[in-house]
Amino acid sequence: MVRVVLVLGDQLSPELSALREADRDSDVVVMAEVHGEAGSPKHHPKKIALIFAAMRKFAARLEADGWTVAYARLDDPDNAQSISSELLRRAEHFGAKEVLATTPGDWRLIAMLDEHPLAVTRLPDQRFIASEAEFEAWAKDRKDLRMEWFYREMRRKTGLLMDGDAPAGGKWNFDKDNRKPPRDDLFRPEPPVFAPDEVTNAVLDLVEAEFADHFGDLRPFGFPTTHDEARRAAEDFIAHRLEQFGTYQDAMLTGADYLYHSVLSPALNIGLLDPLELCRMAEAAYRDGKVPINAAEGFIRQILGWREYVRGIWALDGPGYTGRNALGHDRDLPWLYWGGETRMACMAEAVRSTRENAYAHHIQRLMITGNFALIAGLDPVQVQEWYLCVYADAFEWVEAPNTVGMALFADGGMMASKPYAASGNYINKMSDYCAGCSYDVKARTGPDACPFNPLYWQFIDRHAERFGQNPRMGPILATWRRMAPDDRDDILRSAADILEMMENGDRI
Ligand code: FAD
Ligand code: DLZ
Ligand code: SF4
Repeated sequence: MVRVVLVLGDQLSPELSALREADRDSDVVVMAEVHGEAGSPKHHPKKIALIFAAMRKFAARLEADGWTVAYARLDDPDNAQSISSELLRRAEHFGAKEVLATTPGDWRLIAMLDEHPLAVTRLPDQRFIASEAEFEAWAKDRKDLRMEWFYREMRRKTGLLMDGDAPAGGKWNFDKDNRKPPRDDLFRPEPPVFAPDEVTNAVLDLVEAEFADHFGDLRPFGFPTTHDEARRAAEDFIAHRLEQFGTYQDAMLTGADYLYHSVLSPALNIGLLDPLELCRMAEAAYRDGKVPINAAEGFIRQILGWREYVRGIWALDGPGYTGRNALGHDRDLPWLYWGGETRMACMAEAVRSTRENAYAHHIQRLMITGNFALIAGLDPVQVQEWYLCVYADAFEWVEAPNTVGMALFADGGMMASKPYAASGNYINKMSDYCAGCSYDVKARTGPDACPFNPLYWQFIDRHAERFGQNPRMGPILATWRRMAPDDRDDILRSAADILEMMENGDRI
């Protein structure tokens, strides 16, 4: 009996569980470019183009491997424009009663499959190094779900950077050697650009015609869209940028959109790269003496540690996670996130890179746009929608925990032991942004004071009771309370002025 095998736009891996389980001779693979996924919410045009181009090329590869693929292009007249309806349409056409699917990385689609009128067999997504069950077992009965402990277990499990039972280089974590501020003369490497071929060009024309009103620049487009290109992008990173990855991981420089970051997350998250293989490539570079331990360990920790950990948190906490709002924040996302004019050089720079590249590096996402959203008290649901739409690598399983847990502390400390809130001082230390900003990073009050300063202290004041219970916040609260009452009043007044301007839609 024929079955339809669903392959979603971020499931482009030959080893996908649904494909492994399927019968190449009798089953039909269903893939669909649909408005239901691409147009609502309104994803960045570069992200849509990446997904559609990679889907078309993966479908061609499956056909060449002997699969029957029922592929719906966005402009096919019969396209039913949602995943659910496409499954029904194809099942009816091929006389199938059953669907084979790999669990999607979004609770909305999981619910759709679980409630679907056809009989759906939903298999685990095995493209992670830790299974959901493994993460659950690790988390069970633990009061404290800190990433570092999970990461060490993953090192032991995989043997990555292990010398017998001991961590390579004698330490688990080399962050002390990392996170240096930028130097002005820092070499500014760029990731490789993959010139669009005929398939990608057709997709670019389609996306231009259909999604013209979405935030973001479609062209130039240079993401890898096949497994082969993604492998070359990974090799290029390991050969040219990994060496300095750790050292400048938290640095920010105007106009340097990528610094030493890998820019591999878009390919990784749609299935064009395998996470364990990538970690092994980084380890090999260290073992061959090509990169120092702080670089290899720092990079491997991001994938083996953070990437696996956030996916575990998302799966463990369930569909309610995206609705968490522990700090009760409810301000609307200001227009400046969508490119509205702002005096803040740091925000303008992060949003510019986001608009042009569908990419911003981690520290821009966490300490600029995320930090501002946290201290200005923005509504976590609106903030999540922004991150989900604007980044080419954004899918709920990875975007939501990073936004809700890491950036906004909206899960009340499940992921982070204290909020990643910072004043302008941190941004000034780690970037060159403040030198070119019309705000004064040293000032805490008045119309020219860096908004991060009064907003930071107002955030601390607003949540003083809650943070009083957190030993890591004690010294910051003490500093706030030691300030002269008049100074505190001035700071709170400046913060209120900024928030009022923001709410009125005035330029800040
Ligand atoms: P590099 O700096 O080169 O890091 C190497 C790899 O490590 C990345 O490709 C990624 O796979 C992994 N990694 C690093 N940090 C994280 C992390 N915190 N969580 C998961 N994986 C990590 N990452 C996404 O992949 N998708 C998202 O939607 C996403 N949203 C984010 C939202 C916020 C508010 C924050 C603070 C972070 C978010 N991240 C997200 C994590 C991180 O910023 C990106 O993975 C990283 O910027 C991708 O760029 P890169 O490939 O150059 O990463
Ligand atoms: C993100 C995305 C977009 C923009 N478009 C499609 C699409 O047209 N067809 C498809 O199968 N998948 C798409 N995706 C990816 C899905 O939204 C993704 O599978 C879920 O968000 C789960 O991660
Ligand atoms: Fe950002 Fe403040 Fe620095 Fe301006 S002064 S770039 S707003 S941190």
